[in-house]
Amino acid sequence: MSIRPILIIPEPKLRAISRPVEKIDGEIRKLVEDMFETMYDAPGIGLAAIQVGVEKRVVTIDTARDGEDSKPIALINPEIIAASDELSVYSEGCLSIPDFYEEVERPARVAVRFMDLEGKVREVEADGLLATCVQHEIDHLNGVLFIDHLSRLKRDRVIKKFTKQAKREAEG
Ligand code: GNR
Ligand code: NI
Repeated sequence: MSIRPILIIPEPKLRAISRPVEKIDGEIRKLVEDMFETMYDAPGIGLAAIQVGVEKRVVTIDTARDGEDSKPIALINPEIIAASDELSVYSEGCLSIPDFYEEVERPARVAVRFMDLEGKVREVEADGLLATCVQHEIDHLNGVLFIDHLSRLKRDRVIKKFTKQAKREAEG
């Protein structure tokens, strides 16, 4: 297993639309193992493959809180098949936008269809933090970041700050 570097905005790859996984082989299993290790190390409650530069529709999630038993979930080709009219607001963060948090409103409950690592198609209903996290991760697979749900003013401010920081780092 290895920890892979996490891409930070304004990295253009984060805007890519990830491709469906056609076959669950050793490469996908290794990717999922590395994603869990990278996610726990960060630490984060979710990770999309594109955040480590891999344009595949693969997501890892573990929303267990400190002290709770871990409940790792790997989702291959996840899709939202139903969403509640009721919305809920969470303060979101993203490992690709370090140290920035803002409230985002999304459907409170979603039904998700995905393939597990055995290739079995599953459906789960999610609410609470899991519902928010699944939607945040599926957004990543479509090149969407949580700042895209904020006002243009807030989004542009964040992008500008990280663009300046990247320039400073490139110049040394
Ligand atoms: O670690 C994470 N925490 C989080 C908190 C609220 C809503 C979404 C998230 S996902 C984030 C990790 C991440 O960037 N996943 O893509
Ligand atoms: Ni994220």
